[in-house]
Amino acid sequence: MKLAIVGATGVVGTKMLEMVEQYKIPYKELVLFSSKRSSGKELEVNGETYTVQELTEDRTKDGFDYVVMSAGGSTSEKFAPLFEEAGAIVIDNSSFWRMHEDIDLIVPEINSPSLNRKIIANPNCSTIQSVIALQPLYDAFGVKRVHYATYQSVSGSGSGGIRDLEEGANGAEPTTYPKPIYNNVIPQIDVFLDDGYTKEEVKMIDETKKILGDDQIAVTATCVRVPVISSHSVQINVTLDQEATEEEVRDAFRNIPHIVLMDNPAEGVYPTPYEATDENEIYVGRIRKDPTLENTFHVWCVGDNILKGAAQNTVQILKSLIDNK
Ligand code: 2RA
Repeated sequence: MKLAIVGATGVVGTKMLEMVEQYKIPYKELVLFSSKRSSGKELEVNGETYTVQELTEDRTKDGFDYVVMSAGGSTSEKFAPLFEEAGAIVIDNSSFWRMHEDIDLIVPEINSPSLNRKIIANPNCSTIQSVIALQPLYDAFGVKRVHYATYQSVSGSGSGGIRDLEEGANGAEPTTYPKPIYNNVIPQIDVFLDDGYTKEEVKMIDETKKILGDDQIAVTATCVRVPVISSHSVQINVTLDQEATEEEVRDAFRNIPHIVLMDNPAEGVYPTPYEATDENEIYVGRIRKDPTLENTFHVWCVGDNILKGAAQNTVQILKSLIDNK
């Protein structure tokens, strides 16, 4: 099996290499691609050193079976169809293909690819952890309405976001964010659209419905950047179709291998980015009834945005394709 990783030098790309090792992806040949600027760097995978190569159009015809991309929307727009045309299956971490009608948007714990097209999209990081938390409730009680409020870490913006936070501590002007992120919170992730929502908020709204396969759910969101390096937190206010007690909602999260329930506030037990970072699971806690709306609950949800939110989910999709071949 011949595998390419595009965007191998980025924050997500380097984690993808770790995930390829962790998930024991059985490649025979591995090629690491980047932009011209980052090409020439050396990276190690499974004890072997690879020189990162510049991705050009003719390299898409090199006979790849699978291509994993995390190199931004415009690179995916241009190169994913070229790889597809040359016979590869492409798993793409950018936002470009996610809402295309004929493209599958996959969280392996929830849905599986139809392979109508050989491009498969990896959802937005804050969406992935949120739908993972919603799915047990959707299955047990049905979901009528969701309100997300996010607290998203700077690694969601790649190395530029991390630099803005770290160098902001020494007084440097931000270069990635519209305002300083050090000692601040910014209620803007991605650009503003005409209706006043940001693109990140619209991603969470649209992708939730697409992944759960239900466009009747009312979803709204406010997305906020916070001065945390890793792991996004999402406050989910969810209205269920059916009545449920707090304990029944808590029970819905038990015994699910990819979810960790940490919910005993009296003993100080609830998840934060501190617990979730570098972990493969999604953490939930602070489950309580919202007395202002019928059948409505608060669920606090934390997940490593670079792992399950990006690199891990992408490599899990790859693994499931290989296993089910
Ligand atoms: C973010 N979800 O956190 C976005 C992109 N990874 O900025």
